[in-house]
Amino acid sequence: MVEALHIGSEVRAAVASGAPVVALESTIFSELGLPEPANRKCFERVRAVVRSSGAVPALCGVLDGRAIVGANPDQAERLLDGSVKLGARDLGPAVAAGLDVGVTTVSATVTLAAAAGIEVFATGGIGGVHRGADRTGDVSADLEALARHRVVVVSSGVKCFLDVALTLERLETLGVAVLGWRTDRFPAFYVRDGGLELTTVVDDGREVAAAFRAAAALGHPGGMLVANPIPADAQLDAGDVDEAVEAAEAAARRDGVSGGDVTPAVLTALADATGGAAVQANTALAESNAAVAAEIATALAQLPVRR
Ligand code: PSU
Ligand code: MN
Repeated sequence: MVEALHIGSEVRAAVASGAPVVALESTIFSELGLPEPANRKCFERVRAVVRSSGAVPALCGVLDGRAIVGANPDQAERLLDGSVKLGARDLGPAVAAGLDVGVTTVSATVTLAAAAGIEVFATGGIGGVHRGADRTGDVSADLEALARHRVVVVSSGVKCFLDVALTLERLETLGVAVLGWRTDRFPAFYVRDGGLELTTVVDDGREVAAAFRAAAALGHPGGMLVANPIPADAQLDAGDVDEAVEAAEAAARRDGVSGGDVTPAVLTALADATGGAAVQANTALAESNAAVAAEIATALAQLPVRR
């Protein structure tokens, strides 16, 4: 049998020497996350931001029946063309079945990052509790994965069409600390202020690294969420977003979309409804999160594990 987990040589060396590494998911950079060619552009920009901040980017996914952490350029090309979305629970079956190309969500990528010894992960927005979850039960596996793996996740809050208040409640229940990056307001993806307050504010990567190391020293088993608002000049109008989200969700319901297909369907409809503005905003926040993640990874590399 081929190895289940393949760590790219550059990433492997960086992890071994304690150099900063930032894990990246492949779902947002595939057409399930952003329309062509914006998806590729976004990936290139994010990768460049991580590198220019002195960290090694580690794009994750599944190729030819192996989980990949740290795709090389050819592998990245193939992943960006992927259209099979893999959550954490899908990894084992996908690898065993020899799946040719699978893109990993936050839950799957956090799982792989932890397996590879990577402590920091940057994305756009994590999944969470969907509106109407009391009826549908639709709660993203991303939340459980954050609780289970010791990884710092940097995002601009949660996907814009979730029930943000319920998602924050669930994160509290799961024991996942939510740190506001230079803000005490939980960001709402395309909008800086989601209307909910955060109790912990951090001002730089060293503060995050200190909190993360301290939690681990105290036996905390899971990760943390760093909430970084979209850059001010890139944010969208909250009213416009609400309107577009409602239309997109109504369309998804009408088309009978369910389960893992909901997110890609709503994202596509949103991109159309906002005339591409949502795509630009998504790219801007992904880049910003990558820079923050690289700063945190650098601080962690300089902060030895406490006992
Ligand atoms: N948020 C976005 N774009 C995305 C996703 C989230 O703005 O593409 C993806 C991420 O990969 C996230 C996943 O982990 O959607 C969550 O999907 P679900 O709700 O089906 O768990
Ligand atoms: Mn779901």
